[in-house]
Amino acid sequence: MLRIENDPLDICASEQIQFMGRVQSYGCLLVINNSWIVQNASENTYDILGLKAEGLIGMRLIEQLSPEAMHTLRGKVQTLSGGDESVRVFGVDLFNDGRRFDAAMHRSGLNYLLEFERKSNPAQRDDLSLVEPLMAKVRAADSVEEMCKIAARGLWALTGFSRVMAYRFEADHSGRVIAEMASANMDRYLGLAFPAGDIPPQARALYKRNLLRIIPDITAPSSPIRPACDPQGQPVDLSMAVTRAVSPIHIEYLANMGVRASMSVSIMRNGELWGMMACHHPQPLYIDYETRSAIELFIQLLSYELTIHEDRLEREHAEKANALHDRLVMLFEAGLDFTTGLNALSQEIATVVEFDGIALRNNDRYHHDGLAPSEEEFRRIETQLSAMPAGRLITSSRIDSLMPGALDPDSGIAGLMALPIRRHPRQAVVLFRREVTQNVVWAGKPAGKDDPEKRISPRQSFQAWQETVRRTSAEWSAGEKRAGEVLRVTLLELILKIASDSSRAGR
Ligand code: BLA
Repeated sequence: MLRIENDPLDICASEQIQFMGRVQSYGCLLVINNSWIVQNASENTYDILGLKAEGLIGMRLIEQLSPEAMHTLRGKVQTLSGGDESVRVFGVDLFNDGRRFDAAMHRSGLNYLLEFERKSNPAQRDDLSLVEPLMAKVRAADSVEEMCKIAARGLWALTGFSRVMAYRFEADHSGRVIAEMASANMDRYLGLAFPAGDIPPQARALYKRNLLRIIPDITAPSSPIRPACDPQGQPVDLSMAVTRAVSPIHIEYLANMGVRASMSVSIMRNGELWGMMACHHPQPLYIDYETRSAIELFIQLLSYELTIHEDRLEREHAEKANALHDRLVMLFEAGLDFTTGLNALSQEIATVVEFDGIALRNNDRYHHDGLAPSEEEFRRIETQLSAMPAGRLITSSRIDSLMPGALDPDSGIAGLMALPIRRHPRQAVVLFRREVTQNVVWAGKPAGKDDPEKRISPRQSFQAWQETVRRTSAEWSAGEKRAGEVLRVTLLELILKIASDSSRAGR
């Protein structure tokens, strides 16, 4: 066991997984230049293509492949315009001898990376035709969980993986299994949380660009690329490669989980990693590249439907916040003010933000409704708020950490959304949330939790481990923060109006 002084997560993050110079055994890789001369080859070309890697390096590929195959590959490569684009050819007869291969090709700097896999079951079934009926079911579902459950069941049936999970990221990059389909003999992970460190940032960055990855057998030896660097002296960049060998740290993780084969597909929303479908199998399991491509397309369509669904929910929430603006303007015109109308105001705000109490000071008098701090506690909160930026919303689900000492330990209040509405004197409407004792059930005790000996190796056990989190409220959602911002601007507007009305009246 390696003990280290630094934060283990930094060490994980510094592993350059795209430059490890090896491919997995299920495929081989060639680096060719513009003239189709082989610059580098993975050592396993013989296993896949029947051609020794040493014999290939320096050769023009045209001398090895059938003219028809060359024509097909060249035609495809010519369509590449750069970026992270790649092209695929399925079932190509490379040597005109009846053996079929699937190929993936993409550009990397001045070179092209070509990868080949043996086609195991040519034309066995039309996987693409399975995508449309699955999508029809996804579209008919009316919650994120249900959509993901349909996707998990679909992948389970299509691939034979014995556990398929939909894993969703939280804002802190930890994640939770929100849907699962598993065979009878498998452990279940539904509802469990996994710490952010399980998928370090460089892996997450890669998974935004390259959407599907498979490890058919974690015990199969990987194969080095020879020579390790390209003619420009750079190590071969495998970021976009399909057959890239996997970080040994992650292999250990899967072994600890009792997983022999793994596949995961990124679920994207607006260019960000929203989550992933994660598939496990206790025995080796290879999924043909053509099937993987159909799965990748399916998950892209799923991502699109999830995005539409969540965008719609957010739009509806935003519309409610706008409607609240209009109602508040009317109420204030009808004579509502912050102090006499606090209860009415509180009911209005509750249509867009959930909270348990509201408080503010007006003309040096403390007003509150529902679960709210004592006047003295509120003064301490105000003091701390006055040291924070005045022009924007301040939210926290742990007042204790944001404003140490502001609340008495047994106040029962843990969350706050402060809407600063006046600078001189400082004034804010503050919403409060009660403390909820959260039981976060992690899949195994995350490294670093009560653990003085930080380890960089993946944890040994994935048995559910319950952490009780205290002094914390429910999180303020992104939609609630946006609604809070609309509300802050509305209140600001109303205050200015009241001020100008009263100065006019006083003239
Ligand atoms: C990669 N970690 C991954 C991947 C997943 C997970 C899905 C992508 C590779 C794959 O498809 O198998 C994690 N798998 C999960 C999670 C679930 C799951 C959360 O099924 C939940 C359902 N891992 C550690 C530690 C480190 C680490 C401590 O536990 C770092 C020291 C690293 N994980 C790590 C690395 C990769 C990874 C480096 C990238 C592997 C690669 O693509 O080379």
